[in-house]
Amino acid sequence: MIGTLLAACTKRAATSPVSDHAAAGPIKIGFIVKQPEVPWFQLEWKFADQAARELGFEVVKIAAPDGEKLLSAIDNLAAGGAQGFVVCTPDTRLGPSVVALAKRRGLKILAVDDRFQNPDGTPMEGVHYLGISARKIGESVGAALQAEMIARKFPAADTAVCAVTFDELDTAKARTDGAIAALVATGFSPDRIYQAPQKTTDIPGSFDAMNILLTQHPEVKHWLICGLNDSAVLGAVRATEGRGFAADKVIGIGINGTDCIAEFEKSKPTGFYASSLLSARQHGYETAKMLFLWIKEGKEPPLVTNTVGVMINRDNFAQTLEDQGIR
Ligand code: FCA
Repeated sequence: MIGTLLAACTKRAATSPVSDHAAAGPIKIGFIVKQPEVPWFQLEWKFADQAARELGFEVVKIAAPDGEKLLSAIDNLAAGGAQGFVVCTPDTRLGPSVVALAKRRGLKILAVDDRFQNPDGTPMEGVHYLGISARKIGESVGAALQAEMIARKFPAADTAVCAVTFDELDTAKARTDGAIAALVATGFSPDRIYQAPQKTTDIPGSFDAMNILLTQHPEVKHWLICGLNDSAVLGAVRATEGRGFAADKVIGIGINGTDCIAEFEKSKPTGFYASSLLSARQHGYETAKMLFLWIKEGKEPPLVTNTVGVMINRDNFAQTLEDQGIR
């Protein structure tokens, strides 16, 4: 009997370094995000907190806007007795360093939103990841831009597309590539589809990118705008406003649906027309829960989970946000 118990303990210790922490107290996980000031990430945190409350574990919310902060956050989590972390990394190229450090410190990783990259640029397929169906969501943005352009009867000859791009990030490139492909497939002339690379993925970054394009193309009278997320489109819309474009001459469609709520609430419509609302709940609650069950019960999450989006605009956003527990 004692022999069996001892054998079981030895086996546990050998195969599961986290069991020591688990025995010491409640399960603790980190939830690290790259842009804590953006509502999308605040909502991920909010839903992770909800999972922690409902399932009985602890979540430590950490902002890591750069690599240095990310690596020290991981060290601090380990020192504080955490057993794993969910992370949206500030730079996907940090993937190999993050994996090596987490392994050394005995922490499990679940990457959310932005997938880790190998040094050759390919995705780190061995790292568990929950992201969005980026290409499909991008395509739905492109199709919706085309449909709204037709509804508003924009003349094809003076209408152009601005795709605010950030090709360094896979999920961003897949989104804008998808939008462009859908526009071309529905008959938009590729000659009038322009890419405006943003240097930083925030509103000032896309504002600057769009301003350059507007200077280069004074002949364009109507703009369709897409990008990686709401901020990319918001910055570009602000740039068109700065150049005197009226709201009805611009159709911007974002992605996230969480970072454009104030825009939809403005008394008058702006050029920011719609957004593909992603599931902040799945990205926050489900990731935290998956990691918790992995630590607690050894239940490994799927290697890849992709979530979908639903289109929202001024007419339906309030109800949809309420349905999703965001408002
Ligand atoms: C990336 C973007 C975020 C959000 C998330 C799902 O991390 O930067 O805005 O779209 O993917």
